[in-house]
Amino acid sequence: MLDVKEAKLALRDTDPEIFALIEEEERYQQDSIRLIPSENYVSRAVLEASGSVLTNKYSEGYPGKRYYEGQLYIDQLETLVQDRAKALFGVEHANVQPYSGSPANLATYYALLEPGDKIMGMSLPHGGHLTHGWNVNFSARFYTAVQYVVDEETHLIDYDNVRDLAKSERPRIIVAGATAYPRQFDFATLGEIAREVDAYFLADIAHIAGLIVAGVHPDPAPHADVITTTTHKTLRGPRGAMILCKEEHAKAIDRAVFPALQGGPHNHTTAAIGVALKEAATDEFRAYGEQIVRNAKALAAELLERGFTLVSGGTDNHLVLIDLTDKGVTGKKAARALDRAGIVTNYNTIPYDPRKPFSPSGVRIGTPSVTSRGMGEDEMRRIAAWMDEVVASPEDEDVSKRVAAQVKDLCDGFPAPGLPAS
Ligand code: DSN
Repeated sequence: MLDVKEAKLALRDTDPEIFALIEEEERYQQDSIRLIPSENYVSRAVLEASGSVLTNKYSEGYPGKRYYEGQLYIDQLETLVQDRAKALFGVEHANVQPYSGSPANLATYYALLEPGDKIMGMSLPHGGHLTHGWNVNFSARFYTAVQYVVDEETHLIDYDNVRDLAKSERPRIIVAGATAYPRQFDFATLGEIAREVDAYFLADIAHIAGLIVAGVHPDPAPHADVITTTTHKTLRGPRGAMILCKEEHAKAIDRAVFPALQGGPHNHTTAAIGVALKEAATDEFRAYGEQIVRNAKALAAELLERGFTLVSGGTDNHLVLIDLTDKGVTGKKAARALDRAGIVTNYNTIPYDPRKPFSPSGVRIGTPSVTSRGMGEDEMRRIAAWMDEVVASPEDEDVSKRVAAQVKDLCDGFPAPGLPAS
């Protein structure tokens, strides 16, 4: 394997333009506070596996049954990664080939449903995901979609309403999972509701997989027929996905991933997922998961103290959804101003948002990346104070410059994992 320096020299000599852009991105990732809750910093080991010669190999099929020769090491690799996934999540079967979260969900529907069957998932503007039945997505075009929403007052899932909707709509599958829900899912109750209406239960744990492994979010494994997850969010692996399921669904899931929907697996990604799973089985990872939640709570508490309105009033996971309506600034304007100040967030709809998705009322933030850098509650309070200053004066360049300099100072003290400077 090329060492890091050697690999970078080759890139610089072959393609100086791409080399320069990657260098700039590295610097940006080191010098900014990254609060997008679906992002993280992977370890150097995960990066090395992602950038390995495994990218050279085709291996359509599964271990022991491939359509290409030369699988001596690939079969061992994929079996090892499957075993790690099964052990870590306590499931009977693991498919580690899906290219990302949306294909993993598509494969699950393909395996369990017929075209036109009914999917019941959480509405996108209420925190769900496109693939849970949102109207512009394949999940609503090729299937029939019904959506549950959060309560208008509390912004929490009302499980009685979910049960009533399930009983009246009789979906074939109920999906639990979110991209912007700052509270925990009650997987036990959702599994119970699914059984009451004879539906499958899919838990999409993309955002919270790392929290589940760390024991700071309830575990869906005893309740779900199928679990899907991306591997690059709180789980802190490469961009990829997995489908975890009971043995009774294993064949259908495997056939859906290949040959129904995908070709050859990305073996370099499989290897990097394996490394991340090994890292996730450690005490250090558990401590990181616990700190993610403590940091999110500290950030939320300080924002509340400073007069911000938070969807559901706070958080008990890794993310905080800020409703900026009272501040008289749109989510987009605030997110742009924060970016100029070195604090990277994303604008986001809030439940019952009167504004359009391209310029919504909210900003979504989260603590996985800053926690991976080793930041704690004190740093969260400083970050909240900077956010307050910037959002109060989103057009004031002096404020954003001053905050950006302070952000850089803080970042210098917390080298980002995986980057060459660390
Ligand atoms: N795009 C992801 C997120 O940012 O939450 C979800 O797929």
